[in-house]
Amino acid sequence: MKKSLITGITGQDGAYLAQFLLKKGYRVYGAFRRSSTVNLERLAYLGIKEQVELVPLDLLDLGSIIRVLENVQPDEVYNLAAQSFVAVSFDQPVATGRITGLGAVNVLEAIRIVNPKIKFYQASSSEMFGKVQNVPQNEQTPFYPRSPYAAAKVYAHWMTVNYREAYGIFACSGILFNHESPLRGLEFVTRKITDGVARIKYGLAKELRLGNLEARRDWGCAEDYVEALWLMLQQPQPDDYVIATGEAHSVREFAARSFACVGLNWEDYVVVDPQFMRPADVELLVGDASKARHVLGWKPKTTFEQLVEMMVEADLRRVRDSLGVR
Ligand code: NDP
Ligand code: GDR
Repeated sequence: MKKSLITGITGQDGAYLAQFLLKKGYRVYGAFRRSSTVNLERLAYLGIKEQVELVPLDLLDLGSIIRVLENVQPDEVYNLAAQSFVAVSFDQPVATGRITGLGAVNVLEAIRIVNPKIKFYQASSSEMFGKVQNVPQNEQTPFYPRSPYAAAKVYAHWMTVNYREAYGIFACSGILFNHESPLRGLEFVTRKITDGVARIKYGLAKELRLGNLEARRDWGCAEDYVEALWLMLQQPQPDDYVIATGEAHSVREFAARSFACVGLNWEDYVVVDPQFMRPADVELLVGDASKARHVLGWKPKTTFEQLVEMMVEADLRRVRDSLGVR
């Protein structure tokens, strides 16, 4: 039985990847950072909380990573842990650099020390393209990070490439464009919108306050994307891949479509609030995943329309259940 270790098991992608690997017959070890209350809600939502073996690990603590690798002896490590919220990275640039940037290097170092045969996946991001306006962006597009988060991800990305070239570690970097789901954190714009729609629909809120409505993103479905992570580690050679749908939509469009799902007009509820504007924003991201399609045989399954509908439905169900409405 193959063993995988996932850092960031409490996050959106950690949960879906764990579910995917369990179905593939893996023994899944989920690394979480110790806190007064560990959030296992997403694993519980997917009904896999009991099947994942939880191990404490902090990305900032090299010793804890080494101990976990020695104990678990995984075949594959998926490094999904990060301070992943771009807006917060402007307020906490140092912490973001430590966790999102250096944290990945701690995992690579631990692999080099414990067993360089362990395969490594790094969760890189389309945010690394930042201000680049020639779209669609692919593996050859240069990076122009526009936030402390994106700059930290660029560092982790190049260190992944370096460990591959310098030490022969099977290290892959997946440059994933935004991917969403009912398990997306409530701070991110898609989930903030679908949660807002559900709360407005059931009378719990009167408005939804958002920032930059013009930003355009290539939004895919998280459940589709985790398969690509696994595929990267099954290839004969390690490499880097863009994972995207190739379609861009604005925040405004996402909001309009979400409100339309419940028969409401978004303009009656959305209020633009400067507090949600960023010091520097990324206006347009749209990816070209043709390398992944040709080499990995990967392509997205869920359309933008299906994604919005699925997220709105899930939030309507959740709010309805919390109110005891039938
Ligand atoms: P989430 O924010 O949902 O999850 C992040 C995870 O990292 C959480 O489990 C969190 O744990 C953990 N974490 C944070 N700091 C530490 C630390 N010091 N030590 C150990 N664990 C830590 O992110 P997603 O699931 O959405 O994304 C997964 C990865 O992919 C991230 O690296 C993200 O930057 C990257 N990415 C995401 C994209 C997306 O669209 N979702 C697109 C491109 C890249 P805790 O519960 O304790 O906070
Ligand atoms: P992003 O996701 O920054 O792309 O990073 P987010 O959903 O936070 O923002 C997308 C765009 O929407 C605009 N926006 C708002 N964003 C938030 N969060 N809240 C608002 O009220 C709001 N109004 C408008 C933002 O300005 C931005 O332009 C996500 C994270 O998952 C990263 O970890 C990952 O690397 C990238 O996606 C790819």
